[in-house]
Amino acid sequence: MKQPATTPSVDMLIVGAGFAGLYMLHKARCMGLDAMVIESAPSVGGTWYHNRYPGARVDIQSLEYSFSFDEALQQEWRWTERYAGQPELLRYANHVADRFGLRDGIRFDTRMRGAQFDEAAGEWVLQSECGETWRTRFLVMASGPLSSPNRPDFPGLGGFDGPVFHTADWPHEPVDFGGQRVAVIGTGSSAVQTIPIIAQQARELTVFQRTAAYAAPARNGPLDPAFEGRVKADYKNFRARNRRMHGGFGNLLPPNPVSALAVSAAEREARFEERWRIGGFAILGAFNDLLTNLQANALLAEFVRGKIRSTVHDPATAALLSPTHTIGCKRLCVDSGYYETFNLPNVRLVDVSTQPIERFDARGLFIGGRHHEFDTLVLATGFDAMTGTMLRLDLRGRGGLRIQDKWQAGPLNYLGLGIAGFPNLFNIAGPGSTSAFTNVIVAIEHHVDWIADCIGHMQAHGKTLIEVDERAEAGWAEHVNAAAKRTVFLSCNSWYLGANIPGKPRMFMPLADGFPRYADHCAEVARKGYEGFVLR
Ligand code: NA7
Repeated sequence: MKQPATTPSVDMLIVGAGFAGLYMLHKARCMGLDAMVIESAPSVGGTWYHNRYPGARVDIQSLEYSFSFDEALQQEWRWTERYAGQPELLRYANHVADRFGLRDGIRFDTRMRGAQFDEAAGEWVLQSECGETWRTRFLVMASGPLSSPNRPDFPGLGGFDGPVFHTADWPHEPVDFGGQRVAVIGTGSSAVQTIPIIAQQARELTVFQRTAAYAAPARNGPLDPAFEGRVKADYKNFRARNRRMHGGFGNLLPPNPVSALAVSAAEREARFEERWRIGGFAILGAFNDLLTNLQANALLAEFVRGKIRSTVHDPATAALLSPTHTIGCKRLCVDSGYYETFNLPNVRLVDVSTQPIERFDARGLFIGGRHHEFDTLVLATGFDAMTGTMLRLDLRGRGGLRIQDKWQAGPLNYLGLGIAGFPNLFNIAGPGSTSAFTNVIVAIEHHVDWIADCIGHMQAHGKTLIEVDERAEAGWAEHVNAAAKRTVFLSCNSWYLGANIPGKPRMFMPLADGFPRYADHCAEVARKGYEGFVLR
């Protein structure tokens, strides 16, 4: 195809058409900016476009995990279930795109290859994988914290004869597991959601587990119209109250402001039971120190292990399914019948914690010299989280600084929003922000609004360039680290730490400070004229 004579230029280029990219595009247009989105997929939805494995479902209630920026939108959209499934979430993303007329601003099937900062022009020059080029003043990475699937480099996997699926890159046509011998590798959130459904279809299911998962029951079901009515009658304030909650959700059931260590065993059990019956993340708020005090945490961990023992009939399987690490240190899974699945006669659990998967052959895999045979493989092995997508790009800032060099020891940033040496680049819900620790839609709306206000401030003051000050960046790294140290999150090998990817630098990436404190901090920075940033 003939290239245009001049490189097209926009005010803002947004990478990704998930919830972050959609709202950023809408907001930028409302400000009168000439903005466009590039998206590698053929349609909108991001996470909910790609993670379409059977059982994929949000783990925060849909009335909370949804946009609040438009009153008419939040009133008119009707969720059918307490926790929406992937198809409904994808319909919602499509509805948002149509309702706000966003599709004509999105270039689908267009994958970013890289972008370089042109210092003379004060612009980013971005290339797609197909060689198209755009110039933009502002580059917004809305590419998601969990968007690069982790495909472990198992020896011989390429020689396996059967189909191989990854939960984060699931085919669009239904996969029929009927009559199949299926293997699932991984027991994180995705596996916990899909295993009960695959088990119903497969002739045999073998689950390869490296670390046992803590899962709390979702108690999913049809959304109660009376409850929906109550929330919607006061939706604006309901959302505002959620923004003052640590995780950006759950204002109807605030954490119990009492230490788990300050009550009797009977009282503790009663509070745990109460929250277990409610379901989801509620249990983590049964006391106020479950995620900050290892002793308190151990009491909840034992409570959940008790639930596993009373659910799983075979004691050896129950023992293998019982996690020994800190609960909540890896994200708590929210399940529908996960532990019960291991009572089925066609389901088998194989421990790979001490003896890892050695290699594949055409018909299965070997562990400790023993062959396990199956027809179909499901990799539920998660993501190269928070940095994986950015580090695959040819992204170069001032003086040709490569993002791979900048982030060699971990993802340095300021407020999660900017990176020193990468002017006019904003990152949504990335490392250094509360991101994955928050109801991520609350995190996204906050970031988009902050970026829009920041650009508005620049316009009002005749500035065209904003850049993070290196000292502020260093201070923020300490802040993020200090916040993690006040919690139990450093006590296990999670993707928050980069520990799931061999060779990845270990740095605690999300901010564990709670959304309200973080949002207040960002507001304070703005109020002080974007302290910690240099504006020109
Ligand atoms: P997760 O939570 O990262 O889970 C991935 C699982 O895959 C986990 O059990 C891993 O064990 C396992 N894994 C990864 N690599 C291997 C190898 N090489 N061998 C055996 N097992 C392996 O990803 P999910 O997709 O389930 O969920 C990600 C987030 O999405 C979740 O936190 C929610 O926020 C939504 P490990 O625990 O590392 O020992």
